[in-house]
Amino acid sequence: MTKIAVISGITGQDGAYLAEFLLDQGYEVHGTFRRASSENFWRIEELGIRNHPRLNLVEYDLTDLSATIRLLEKARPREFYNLAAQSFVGVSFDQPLATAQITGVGVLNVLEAIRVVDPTIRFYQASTSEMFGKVQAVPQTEDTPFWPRSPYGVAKLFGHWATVNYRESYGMFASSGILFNHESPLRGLEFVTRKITDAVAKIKLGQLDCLELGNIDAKRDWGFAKEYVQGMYAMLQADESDTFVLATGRTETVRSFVELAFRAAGYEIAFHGSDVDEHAVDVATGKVLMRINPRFHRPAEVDLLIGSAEKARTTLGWQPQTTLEELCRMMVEADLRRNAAGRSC
Ligand code: NDP
Ligand code: GDR
Repeated sequence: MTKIAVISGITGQDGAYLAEFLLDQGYEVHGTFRRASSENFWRIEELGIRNHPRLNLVEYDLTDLSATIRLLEKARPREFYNLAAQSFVGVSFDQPLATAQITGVGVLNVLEAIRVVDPTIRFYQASTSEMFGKVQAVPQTEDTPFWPRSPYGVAKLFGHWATVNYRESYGMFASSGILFNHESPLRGLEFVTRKITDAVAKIKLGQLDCLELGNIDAKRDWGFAKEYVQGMYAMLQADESDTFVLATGRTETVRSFVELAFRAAGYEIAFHGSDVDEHAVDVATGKVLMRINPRFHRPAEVDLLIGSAEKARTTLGWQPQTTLEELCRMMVEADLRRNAAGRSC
């Protein structure tokens, strides 16, 4: 029998990669998108799956419980991957209530709908290392205490505990994946890695003078999104539902990622100054290629993320393969191709 999965948020980075992976596994996939004034299917188009015969695109909003119930009654899935969220930390400071409704209460909508319609549906919640926030331990594991530092982190913590609570209260198969940052050529342009690789490509092509960033001292554990969606799948194939960290175990500053990205485009850069005066120059020409703009600083910051995915490795057999250098090069090359063709998405 064909297995059926629902993916909420198929228009996002992870939704697109997960849909591609599940279709390859023979699944029938119901992928949800939000109605908008213009279409946002560029990722599934780039992966060549938009018109796949086993892919059904469903208009849906996570904040609507009745819509969630109808979605489940119609699709009758075995697995539900809840990837939909207001996922940008910076925006969550400006839109805390919308973020709480979508990213927090939205999770409860899905859990309640599953409980009512079919409690045997296996549920995956896209939890995040942002829940760790202020550093309590290094590296961070499934047992590290949480201390979120943004409305987004707070909302995700609600979703995480709701997932654990439905697992414990109703015996539902509800797993929470605490995923550290994962990037790809399909990453949204507002996130720092893609903002950097897109700007580096534009600078290389003479379309932009200088990249502007906020806090480049922040340290992140960056992996490759295409590998992380396979970890989500593995969590729903396990014998029991649980909580798992997915991470690479390596952390680098945003500054280092800037250096890697410029190097991938053939530049050697040097950093000068400090704090808001810090800037990076092209060693060959002395031209300023990156400077700080305080506009991109956040009211509270997560300084250091580094995860241990030891439990996922031993229980699920999951481990990351792609190095940060390979990932960064892949992203810069994709952005060079796109910008040279006049389309940056
Ligand atoms: P994206 O921002 O790329 O995608 C988010 C998706 O959610 C989009 O499809 C978006 O639709 C959809 N969405 C937003 N609001 C609603 C709503 N009200 N109803 C239905 N759908 C909605 O995120 P990623 O793919 O990067 O991440 C996937 C999930 O994993 C998110 O929940 C994120 O918070 C979480 N996560 C991501 C990590 C990462 O490093 N990428 C790390 C840890 C967790 P639209 O296109 O219309 O905006
Ligand atoms: P993050 O990702 O907040 O970790 O959340 P983001 O790429 O936005 O920021 C990473 C770090 O870079 C610093 N930074 C900047 N960030 C952005 N976006 N733009 C800038 O100009 C800039 N300059 C410096 C940030 O301050 C931060 O420290 C991502 C999202 O995908 C979440 O949904 C997910 O849960 C977490 O990763 C894990």
